[in-house]
Amino acid sequence: MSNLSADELEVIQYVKRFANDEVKPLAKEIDLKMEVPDKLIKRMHELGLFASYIPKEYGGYGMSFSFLVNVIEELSKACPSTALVLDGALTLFAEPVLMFGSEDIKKRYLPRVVNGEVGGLALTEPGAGSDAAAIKTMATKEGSEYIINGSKIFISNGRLAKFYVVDVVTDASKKHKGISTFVVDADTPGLKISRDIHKLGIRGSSTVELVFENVRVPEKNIVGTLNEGFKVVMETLDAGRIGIAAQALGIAEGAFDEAVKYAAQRKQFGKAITEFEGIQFMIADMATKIEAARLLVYEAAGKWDRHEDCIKISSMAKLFASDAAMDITTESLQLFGGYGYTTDMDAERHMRDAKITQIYEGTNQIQRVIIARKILEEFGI
Ligand code: COS
Repeated sequence: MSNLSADELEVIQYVKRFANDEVKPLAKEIDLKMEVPDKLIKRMHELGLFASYIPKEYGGYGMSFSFLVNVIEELSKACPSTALVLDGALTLFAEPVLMFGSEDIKKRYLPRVVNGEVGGLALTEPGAGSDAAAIKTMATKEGSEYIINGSKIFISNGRLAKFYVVDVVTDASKKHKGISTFVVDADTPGLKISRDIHKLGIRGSSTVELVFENVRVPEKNIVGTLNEGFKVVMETLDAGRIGIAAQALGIAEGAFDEAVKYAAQRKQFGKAITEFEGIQFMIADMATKIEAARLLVYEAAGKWDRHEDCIKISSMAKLFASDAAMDITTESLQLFGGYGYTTDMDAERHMRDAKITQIYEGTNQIQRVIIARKILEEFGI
């Protein structure tokens, strides 16, 4: 919490209350119905959460990235699908526009984010997951427009998004130096959702496949410079991974909290199971991992706020927090015993929700590659 200003700390208390009183009671239904209700998205807008991270000159509150990370953590304790709506809109859509967009793009799109309109990032393709530079979706120039053809898969916020940041090939001869990033409105003719993708966890989050058929986008919608879009998306993911690390942290904390409370009232052999050393060791290990994950996540967010190089720390935070979330949700379910394995309890949902954090925004294998490359670079190797 140390990165937050006094005002931000105060607002976080409201966010905690909102998450606990209004989001958490809906989490089970959100999972079952596979949808975050509009009313929750509207409430996040009313509370100013979409506006929080947008600078004042575009109508927002100009709060810090650390604040946003705390918000994602608090919402994820209650419902990570709900958290992802905000996380996607701010770290994956607004952040690249803020970092690289022209003044014109910022003025056209950021006030809409402040107004609660959701955005997303369309990078991944069936043949380009970990190897992001292998994308094939192509944009060809015609006058002052680009015509986009291709498809994108696993697009979070898919059905909710009013606009996406989209990565396309603009010069096929140059690999990652021939990729450009555009903002594309979701209602542009030729842009279609070809299917909804159903998932193991974060089932309330809309994940879709997008098809681009002769989608015309004005040249002025390029984010940054032509053929320099790979850098835009890589830096976006540096921020995005801190957001996912915060989501993982929140999932772990939510699961842990419920499991400890349950264990304290669960009696076997004539006493609460928390009196057994075996259970205490589990609790101690889980709490230690949560604390370590929290320190890494807050450190990464602080560095992002200070505009320091975040490549290594954001991958470390995402790697550690997501692995911790998977361990902690698994152990939390174990504390519930047979009851934990049933859908009567939330423990199984937490475990399902945790799994994606080890996969999206770069698998944890890719995070290890990124960390190792940076370490070797530091050694001059
Ligand atoms: N931040 C900023 N710039 C970065 C970067 C980062 N995290 N990672 C790479 N770059 C830059 C490099 O500096 C390099 O720039 P130059 O061309 O100016 O030298 C360029 O991008 C290419 O980098 P690199 O040679 O490392 O590219 P590779 O194709 O070998 O690998 C990885 C890039 C594996 C790191 C990348 O493809 C990746 O992150 N993959 C995972 C994709 C992902 O997270 N997908 C999830 C989508 S959202 S669910």
